[in-house]
This record gives sequence, C-alpha cells and structure tokens, in this order.
Amino acid sequence: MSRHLLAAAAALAIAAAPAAAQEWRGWNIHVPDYPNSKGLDRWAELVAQRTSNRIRMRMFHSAQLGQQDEAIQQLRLGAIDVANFNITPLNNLVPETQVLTLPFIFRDVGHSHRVVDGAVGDAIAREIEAKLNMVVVSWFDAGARSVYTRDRPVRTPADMRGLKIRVQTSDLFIDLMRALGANPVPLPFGELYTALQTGVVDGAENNWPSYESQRHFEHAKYYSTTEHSNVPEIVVVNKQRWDRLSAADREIVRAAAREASALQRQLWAEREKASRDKVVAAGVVVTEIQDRRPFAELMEPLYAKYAGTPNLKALVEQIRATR
Ligand code: GTR
Repeated sequence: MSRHLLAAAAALAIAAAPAAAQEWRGWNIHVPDYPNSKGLDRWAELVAQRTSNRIRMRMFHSAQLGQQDEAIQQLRLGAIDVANFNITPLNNLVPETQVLTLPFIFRDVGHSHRVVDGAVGDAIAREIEAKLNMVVVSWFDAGARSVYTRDRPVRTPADMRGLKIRVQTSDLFIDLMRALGANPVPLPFGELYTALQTGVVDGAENNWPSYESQRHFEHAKYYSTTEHSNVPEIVVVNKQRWDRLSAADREIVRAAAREASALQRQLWAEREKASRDKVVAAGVVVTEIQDRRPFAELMEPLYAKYAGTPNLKALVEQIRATR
C-alpha cells in the first residue's frame, strides 16, 4: 500500500472510531442520600446507559469539590462540568434569577413547577446561559425556606430584631433579613454548623431537609415556619462541554436530566416529611406561623428594589399569571 493510501486508511479509521469516552466532574453540596444527590446519580446512570458509557459523569457529593460560590466559578471556567444548586447565589450575577427568589412569589409547589418548567424558566435559563457560560438542563425542588434559631423561637417579625441570621451570598437575601430587623451574616453552607454551635450566628434559614441533613437542628432547635421563600434549584452543564456535544447527545443529556428531576421531586416531597419527623423526634420545637402577613408586608419593598425594571416586573407578572 502506498504511503498515501496508508494515510487515507488511517484517517478513515479515525473518522469511523466512536467518539472517545468522556468523564465529566459533577458538583453537589449535599450528602449522598439527599434527594438532589440521588437525582444526580440517576442522571449519570441514564446518560451512561444511553451513550453506552461514552459520557460518564462522576458525581462528587457533600461539597467535596468546594463550597457553592467557588464551585459556580469552577463551573463557569470548565473545571467542573455539571452541577446542581439553588439559584440564590446567582442573584447578584443574573438579576433575572431574583424574581424566583422573591419572598412569597409562589402560591404552592405546583405553581413553582409550572413557572420553572414553562416560559419564565426558559427565559431565565437563557440569561444564565448568556451570562454565566452554563446551560440549564432541568430544575429541582428545594421546598420552602424557614427561619431557625438557637436561643428562642421566632413568632413575629419583632422576635427577629437584632438576631444574627446566616444568609447565602445574595444582596436580595441580605435585604430580606434587614427588612425583618435581623442582622444578615453571609456564610458558606459548610461553615454554618460550627457558626451555630459557637454562636457566631443566632440562626439561619433553610428547608427541612437541609436543616436536618446538615444537623443544624442540634444547635438551633427552634424552627418557625415562616416559609418566606421557595427558591428553585438548577441542574447545569458547562457551555463548552455542551457545545461540543452532538445534537443527539444533547437530547440524551437533557431528557435524562428531566427524568432525574421527576425522581428528585418525588424524593423531595418524601424527604421533607421524613426530615421534619426526624428533627421533631430529636426535640426540635416547631413554631407554626399561622399568619404570614406581618412578615410578607415587611418584605414587600423588596419587589420594588429587586424587580423594579420593566423586564423584571414583566417576569413577576408572568409568574403571577401562571395558573
Ligand atoms: C440548600 C440548597 C443549597 C444551598 C444551601 C444554602 O437548601 O440546596 O444549594 O443553597 O441551601 O443555604 O447555602
């Protein structure tokens, strides 16, 4: 065979060979048995099956690859390929995400699903993609966030006055706590257990599963159902990774992420109840807030500040009009 023919044959062999297997690194903040971790594991399993292992996602749970803000940075740069997180830490980077974080914006869980799975979710996903170099492939649940404290229960906003309450890195959340009269303290999730233990903060706010799985209840045993925010979570892929996929593989990755999200939502509903039962059995004092209006009224000015532009106002109206 001539040298030319040999070269041509080699080129053909390369073209015909299946695309090299890829291993993606996945980030998640939660413990392995958390609904989000299980949802991500299912996603990885489905994608591996449907691509005959050409795309394998290795999920690192429990913030092994860093705390949330750093991980988001790594994801933007491509050092992490996929991740799941709550959208609050994107508030300062992509203002459109603020509308989903606003207090009392959703009527119930079904409403939040219809919003994020519909046109509003798509519009926000496009902004995240354009500004942050990541593609949103599905949305996870994160339930309602409520306030919990170390020393005494919160029944009314007056009980919040002067309390140091941990928040995520988001100006909206900082202002939300200030509106209630508290002193917001931005801290990474992973530092919160010790901060509660040592009294660096007087309390925090989160959903039942995070309160339970991070064992915050051991040092903050008063949980008050303020349910002030229902922040949804996203599942994302670094954009360079995504852009290099064939159209067929993109479809596989996205469809599998949607199926993973259906599983996560089902596990979420179960875990919310199980977590609550577990902490109550461990001695947590639950204060049921029957009338949330005094809280909601104080937070109302946040709408003008964080959804004041015509574009954001329109998104809020679209959310409210979603049935
Ligand atoms: C959890 C959420 C995490 C993170 C955490 C926090 O509920 O799933 O993504 O946002 O809260 O408060 O830092």
